[in-house]
Amino acid sequence: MNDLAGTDEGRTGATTVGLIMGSDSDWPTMRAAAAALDEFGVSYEVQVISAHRTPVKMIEYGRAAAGRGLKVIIAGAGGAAALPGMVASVTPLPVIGVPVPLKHLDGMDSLLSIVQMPAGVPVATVSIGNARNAGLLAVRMLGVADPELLDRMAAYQADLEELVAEKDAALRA
Ligand code: RP5
Repeated sequence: MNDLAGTDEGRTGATTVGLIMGSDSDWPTMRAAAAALDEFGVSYEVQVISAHRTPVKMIEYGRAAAGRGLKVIIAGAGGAAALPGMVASVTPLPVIGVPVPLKHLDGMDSLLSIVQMPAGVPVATVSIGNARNAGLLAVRMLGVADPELLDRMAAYQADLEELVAEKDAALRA
């Protein structure tokens, strides 16, 4: 197993994000979501749950998630990436899908598997391999009901703006 992150260290409050993935082999990609949540002090849990290898566990996890107090689920998977969509079908919570690139097809298979959901069952799909954006989107979603978190997101965006201004100035120095 890869070293999946713990969930408690350095974070406070109830666990609000479920960070799940189809295999421990997805973790090198998915850890960027965990890092983003860490940056904003958002508490999360990490689990390997496979749509195809552990379907019962997946359904049970999805059905129980809202009742356990989770607010957002981030689900990463590669190849025939059914996990985000299947979890979205059994929970009323927002689900963010991360297409994990595997060695064949450059992640296009994962992207299309996750993004092409039927009407009625939405998954907010980020770009291939972009688990950081999944973490940041979860922070924004939680920020809707947490003004302090929203302020931190606004500060992060101001930092981004400043960084671009610095790079722009450096180009012309
Ligand atoms: C998917 O199959 C997983 O999300 C992973 O991206 C892919 C390969 O899994 P492993 O064979 O590496 O466990 O379900």
